[in-house]
Amino acid sequence: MRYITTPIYYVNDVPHLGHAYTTIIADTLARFYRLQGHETLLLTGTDEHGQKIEQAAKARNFTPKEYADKISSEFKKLWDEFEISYDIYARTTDSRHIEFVKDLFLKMWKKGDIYKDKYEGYYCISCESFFTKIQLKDENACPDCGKKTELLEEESYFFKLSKYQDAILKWYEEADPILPKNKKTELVNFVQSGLKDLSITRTSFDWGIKLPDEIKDNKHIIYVWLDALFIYVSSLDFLNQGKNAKFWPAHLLLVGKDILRFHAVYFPAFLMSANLALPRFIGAHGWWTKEGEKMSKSKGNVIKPKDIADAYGLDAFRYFLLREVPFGNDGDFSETMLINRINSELNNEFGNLLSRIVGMSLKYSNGIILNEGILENFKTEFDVVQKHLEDSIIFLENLQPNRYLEELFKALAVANLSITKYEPWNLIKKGEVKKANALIGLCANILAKVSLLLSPTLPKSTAKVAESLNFKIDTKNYQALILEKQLLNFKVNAQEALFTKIEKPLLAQEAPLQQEQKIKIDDFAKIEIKVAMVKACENIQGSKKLLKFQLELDNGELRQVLSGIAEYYKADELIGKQVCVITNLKKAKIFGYESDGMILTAQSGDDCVLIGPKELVLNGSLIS
Ligand code: ME8
Repeated sequence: MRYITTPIYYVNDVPHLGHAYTTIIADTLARFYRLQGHETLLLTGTDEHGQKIEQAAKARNFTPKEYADKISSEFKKLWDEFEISYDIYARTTDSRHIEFVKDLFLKMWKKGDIYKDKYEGYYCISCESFFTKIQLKDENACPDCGKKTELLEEESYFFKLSKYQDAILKWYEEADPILPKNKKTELVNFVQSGLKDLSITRTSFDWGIKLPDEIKDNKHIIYVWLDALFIYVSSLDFLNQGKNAKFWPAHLLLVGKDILRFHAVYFPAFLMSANLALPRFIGAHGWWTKEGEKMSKSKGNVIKPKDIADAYGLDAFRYFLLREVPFGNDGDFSETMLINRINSELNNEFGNLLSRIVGMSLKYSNGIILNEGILENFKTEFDVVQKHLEDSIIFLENLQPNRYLEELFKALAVANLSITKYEPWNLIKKGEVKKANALIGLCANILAKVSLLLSPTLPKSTAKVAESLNFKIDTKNYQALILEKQLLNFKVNAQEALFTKIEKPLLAQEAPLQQEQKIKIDDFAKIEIKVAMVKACENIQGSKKLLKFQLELDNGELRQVLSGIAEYYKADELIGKQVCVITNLKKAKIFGYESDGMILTAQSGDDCVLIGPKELVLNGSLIS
């Protein structure tokens, strides 16, 4: 039985490359386990409580639940478009989860692991994490994300984390649960340096799970991490011991390195307190950057996974993510590297091999490929290939997807090199027809075996190989072709190319980042900015981003202006508000509508906020 989870993503932001990375690795593993015949469950979902979400929702005039519904469905939609094979899409606002967390809190309380005190220290809203003064960077910045923390002084319930320090260290030692293994040292040092009891309730905002009624203290809500981590258990309908309850403990919790501490220190302690079993493995991967920088909306360098998949194909995107970076290392997204991998690996080594096999077999043997003579003529090649296949499985099981793929491409190289070396067309000319057919049989079997093992990563293109060679990608064939080393006969159908060579980058080039540049006052004077009142505002059908405004300027003049802020504001809530607008821009046509001006906004972190006068002023007032 294999239960595998992704983190549940915060709903303060839409999905980006990093989220897609974790989810695609998890999906690949789940597909691989299913192929092996394991009963498998994959969970993903969203993390919806806490101060960060409450603030994000307020800033956009949504209730937290409305906002959570909206972003959660965007995550789900993307995973559906990406054909992520999740079994459970979990949300922390589900009543089943809320009931579970309350029950859990009560159990830990009754056990004597929770006590009431006062919290005095710092809090990073972005990481939803507590810090002491000495842990902070300059100007009270969060040591993890660098954002400013806030000083908290509030009554709080505490969890006796310190009590579990030795047990956690023992678990690291005995179960060896952390992957990659080099991440363990960091954790051991952190735990050995002394665990302080952890504040696990907050009182200064509302958006979270209340304490269980039995505790009779309803101004507290449960700390978002204690809430969120237990989604992995609650979603199995564990409280009612539903049919999925048997999947706990999880085989693998997959996380980014940013949240390893929560999963590998706090979570095991909570689980021990609740008398629940600990997960078998926790795998922490590295961080993706764009040109060495953290991705953020304010820098304008966020990579949208959908854009890449739309431009290059889902399989190529999946392959690149898994192949490019050793699991655990950080990676920098480069479109050039993606293109190189498509051209030299997916197209040259994989796609072309299918074309060559199809072409030769249709030409020489009516599309019939028999497994006769393969072992007599090409035993060495066959053995080398089987070894690569076996190694690839071990690498994937050890969470080294790049090496698993490397091994499979080494196996493909054996086929491609054999064709170059033995030249079946010359063998036929020389009358060695049996050897030529055996060679084609060898290559077709290599391609079929590799495709079986590649299928978790490249579900679409391997399905095309299977269709073309007429065999099934399933557990039975995994058993027969990979484990029992059997050879198949094939009846080949023609198939269009699996991949095409990419000649030039396909992603729309983003404007280069503005360097710090000084302008003269006269340059600034050329820009006319005025205050305008929103008279009407509506969404534009077919666009998620655009709002269409009718703005009133001097003397009742009305202007139509489009602005890409629909993700941040509801149209009807803006009517009657004053905004700042550049009025002397050349007119533009956007989405078929004329736009005569530009509304100014501030990029505040990942948020986008409209700018307007502090007090009501005359419409059309000049800004200087
Ligand atoms: O932390 N590179 O949610 P989150 C690689 N709700 N992976 C990245 C990444 C990047 N640049 N950015 C994000 C939370 N990720 C909590 C989790 S679990 C009980 C609660 C991935 O939306 C990576 O997996 O901030 C990281 O751990 C996760 O997204 C954080 O997502």
